[in-house]
Amino acid sequence: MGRVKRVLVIALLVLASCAKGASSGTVQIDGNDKLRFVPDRLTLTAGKHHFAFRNVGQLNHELRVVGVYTTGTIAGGSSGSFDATVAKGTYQFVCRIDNHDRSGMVGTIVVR
Ligand SMILES: [Cu+2]
Repeated sequence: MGRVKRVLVIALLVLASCAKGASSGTVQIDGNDKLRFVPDRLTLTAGKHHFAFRNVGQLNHELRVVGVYTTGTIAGGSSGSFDATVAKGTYQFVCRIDNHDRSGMVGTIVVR
């Protein structure tokens, strides 16, 4: 997928997330200074979800669902969230701040 197309897809996803509609629920994911997500594996139904990220550590972290959206940098003790509509498939989520993903700060979302 080209860069322009990818940006368009993300823009559409974010637009979709602003539209009113029933949410499929909140997906709560914590990130900690052991560079782990809790939980690190989730199964969701396709549709709109509210992704709520809580940084329970002191370092900066993010919740980035690859190809979907990111909370951006979330300081220790803070939270961030976004709404996104996800289609069936398997998605990685990572924290790329200071390459935390390379130390294992990764997870998997399976959308059915
Ligand atoms: Cu991190």
